This record gives sequence, C-alpha cells and structure tokens, in this order.
Amino acid sequence: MTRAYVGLGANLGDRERTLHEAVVALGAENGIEVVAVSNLRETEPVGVGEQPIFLNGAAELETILTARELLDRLLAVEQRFGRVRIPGEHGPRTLDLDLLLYGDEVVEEPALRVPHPRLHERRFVLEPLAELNRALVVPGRGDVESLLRGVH
Ligand code: PH2
Ligand code: MG
Ligand code: MG
Repeated sequence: MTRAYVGLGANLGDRERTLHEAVVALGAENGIEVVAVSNLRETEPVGVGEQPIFLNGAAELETILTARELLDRLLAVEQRFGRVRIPGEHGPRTLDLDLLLYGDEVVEEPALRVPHPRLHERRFVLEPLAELNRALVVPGRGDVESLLRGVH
C-alpha cells in the first residue's frame, strides 16, 4: 500500500460539485481508498493568464496501484467529468487531478513526474497538503510546512 496525494482543481462549471463527485469516483475505483480530503478554497489563477477563479484542494489516498496506474485512473476520471485537453494549451478546465506525491518515490518520465514538478512553489497546492499532513515531506524539497513559509 502506498500513501499518495492528489491535487484537486477546477475553474469551469459547477466546481464544488465536480470536485466532490470526482473524489467519490476515485474512492470507487478498485485499488484506491480515499483517506482524507482537504477543505476547498478559491484561488487566483497562477501562470495561465486571464482565467476564471479556481477551486482547489487535495486528497490523501491509500493505493495498491503503481504510480503509472494511478495516473491513468486520474486521467480517466478527468475525462469522465468533461475535461477537454488541447495539446500545449492550459485552458480553463472542469477538472484537474494532479498526482502530487506517491509515497517517497521520485519518478522522472516524460508523462509522469513525481513529486509534481511545481508543487513546492504553489501555495494553492501546499496549503491543502499542509492541512492534510503538516509533517508531509516532499522528496528532495523538504516538509510542506517549511515550503509554505517560502512561498509568497
Ligand atoms: N492549475 C494550473 C495552473 N494554474 N492556478 C490555480 N490557482 N489553481 C490551479 O489548480 C492551477 C493554476 C495548471 O494545472
Ligand atoms: Mg494542475
Ligand atoms: Mg493536471
């Protein structure tokens, strides 16, 4: 069993409902158990130009899936909730499920990077993570509480 953390994001449609239903859908997957979900908060879009405001949070999972299998499930759930991906574009989305952490593993593959490459510099990710587990360590970066003190 591996403890994994998933970032939850939405800035199109009924964001709160989508995020809640997506967490239920994740928990219904074979091999995934949802342990805890952070509060959801509205956040200003970061690094994507003018876009609607986001609703963000994070979920803590226990899983017997590999990181690659878990990522595939996340992408499948995104699709089920109407996510449209346009290659090279970072447009508004009904649902974004990002694999943030998978145990203490470091994976550097073109389609799978864990820890999430920008997690340590994003308040909208670090805050919900700290809420779930203040002592959580991001491999190669340190504990989320210290990282949070370092972002403005
Ligand atoms: N996701 C992004 C880019 N920018 N900004 C906020 N506030 N919340 C997000 O979830 C987010 C973002 C790429 O996935
Ligand atoms: Mg994202
Ligand atoms: Mg994503």
